[in-house]
Amino acid sequence: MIQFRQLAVGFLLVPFSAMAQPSFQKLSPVNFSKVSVTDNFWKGRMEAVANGTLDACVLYTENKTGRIRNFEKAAIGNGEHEGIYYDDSDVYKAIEAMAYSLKNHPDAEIEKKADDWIRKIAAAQLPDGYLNTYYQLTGLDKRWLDMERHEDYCAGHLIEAGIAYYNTTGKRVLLDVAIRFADHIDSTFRMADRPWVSGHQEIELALMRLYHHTGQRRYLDLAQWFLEQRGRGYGKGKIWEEWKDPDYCQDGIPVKEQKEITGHAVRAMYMYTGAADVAAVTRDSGYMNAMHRIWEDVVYRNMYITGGIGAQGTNEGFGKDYDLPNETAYCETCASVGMVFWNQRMNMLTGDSKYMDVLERSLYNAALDGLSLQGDRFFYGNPLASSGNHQRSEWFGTACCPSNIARLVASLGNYIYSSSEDAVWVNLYIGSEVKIPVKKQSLGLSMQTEFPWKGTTTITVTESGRLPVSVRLRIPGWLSAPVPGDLYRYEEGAGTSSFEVLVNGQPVKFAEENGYAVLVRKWKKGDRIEIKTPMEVKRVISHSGLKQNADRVALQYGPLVYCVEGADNANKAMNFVLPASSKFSVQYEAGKLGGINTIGFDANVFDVDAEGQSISTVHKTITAIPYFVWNNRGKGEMQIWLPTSVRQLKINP
Ligand code: FUB
Ligand code: ZN
Repeated sequence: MIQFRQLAVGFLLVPFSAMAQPSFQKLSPVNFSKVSVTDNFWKGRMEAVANGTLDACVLYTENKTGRIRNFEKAAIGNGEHEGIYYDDSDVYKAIEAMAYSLKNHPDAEIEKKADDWIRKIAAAQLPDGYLNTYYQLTGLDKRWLDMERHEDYCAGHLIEAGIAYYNTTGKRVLLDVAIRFADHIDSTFRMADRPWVSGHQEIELALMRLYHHTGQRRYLDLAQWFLEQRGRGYGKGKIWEEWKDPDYCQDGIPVKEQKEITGHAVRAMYMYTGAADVAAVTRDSGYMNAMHRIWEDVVYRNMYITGGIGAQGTNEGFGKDYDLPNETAYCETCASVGMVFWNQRMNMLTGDSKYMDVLERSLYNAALDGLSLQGDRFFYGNPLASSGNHQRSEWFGTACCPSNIARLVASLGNYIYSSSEDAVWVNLYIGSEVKIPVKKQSLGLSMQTEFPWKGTTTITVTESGRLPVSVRLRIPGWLSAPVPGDLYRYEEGAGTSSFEVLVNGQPVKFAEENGYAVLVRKWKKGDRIEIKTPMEVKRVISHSGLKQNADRVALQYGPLVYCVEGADNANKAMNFVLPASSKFSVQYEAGKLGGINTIGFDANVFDVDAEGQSISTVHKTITAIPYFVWNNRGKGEMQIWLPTSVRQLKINP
């Protein structure tokens, strides 16, 4: 049967199969809207977003800043622009987060708010499709001149929001606004042969979404065109003329020739995500080869143990290889969100679990750290140590992070499962229910787990067909090594933990492929797959090039990185030395920080008097907590990399 799909523009009916390109990607993600997340751990985070983060976004977008007023003024063509030139993007990202959240947490008030904003956005769009409140209120004669000024970045977020809101509500006002803007950009640049280098990539991945949504080749071509513009000396504006730093936005050389990660971390992550999306359709090995090289440079030489990236504040991005300071680590929340995006795409293209290992690490540590337990406070940068001067904020002048973490958490279901021609892939162990079409039948799964606190997961088959289907279970890389590559490794003697699978109570042997256990069967309703991913505290040490972590050890439990925070340890987190022989006790504490496993260990604690003079030593039990929950009890000391030698002690009186 030929499937027809309504095109967004012109309302033509065109067979979708005739328009879409054959895909190169091995796996397709199972969309979050098909996955119902039942997980104890993640439900709490998703509720925090639905109840805390979205309210913060509304308060700051509409009441405490002029973001919505800018659209109102642009609609009447009169008034002073308030805020920064990229602020429109925060409105779009908030609507996108609302759309994902509404799918799981219907909320009439939030939907009404989104509809109201969308009406104002639509009213502000110019007849030629252009939409940017900054230039509409400060002078349209200057539009499309400085390539750093985020006009296309804002358009990208508009497109993502338009698709998300349409998918959840079936309302297409915002999507149509986005399509008109995309068409304006296409005719102004690609069709007119006018060069344009995006100064903040984002539009590429958004156009690929639009391509998949509409089936219109034009958007794929435009996404590819944007990527191909880079590295050819076309850049104009602040980055190129004032800063003289095209590497900042990965424009030093053409994307396919790039070998090293450079510049701004969020720009890089969004760009490689877009390049992976293009490569998945065009089968362009040039992009794939470049991304393999860049990925290794990021993960093997430039990634924190938390999965955070972008060590430097000066460029909000990458610095020198192996230079990863802890207390001043920038690690922007948005960059970790970008790591999740890019690693998912790499996993889809290759079917290799190492990308999911990195995704899981960035998600559970560096990204989640950006969000307070209540969902109403945010970290922009996510340091790995603090002398007590870091604190999540209610909002930021540049407010990209709150809505970014909100849209990620609200769409978490996107990352759990994927499918291929004859297989269902389980990527993350997160309690959920799903039905996945495979081999023209449907496989229903119900996953139950206490991950990340316990390493046993049960998947029950809730629906099956007659044909055998392969279920591929990710074997977490952290069972044998903390991360891919040799930037971090478990201390000798830590051993590796085995991955075991039982089907209906019987241990099964399985083939392993690219880090997945492959189970092929004719599944029956009621079949139970038990997965054992033993979790224990492991001591992690760093590559010797990483000077900041010399004589230090980090504690890892499953994918979770732990830290010591003053709040659990008489307000001190830097006054002890972790003995080589430390024994760890793991305890689930339901009443602490939303319910967490704490790690206790004995250590020599050093005390100084108020003048910082006499030192005394006592043997005490130290409590460590998962990094992502620190700073939910006010400011205080914290560190991830624990000293194993007195040389590293830095005791604050
Ligand atoms: O420029 C838009 C966003 O603001 C970037 O992605 C963030 O790094 C922040 O600079
Ligand atoms: Zn950000």
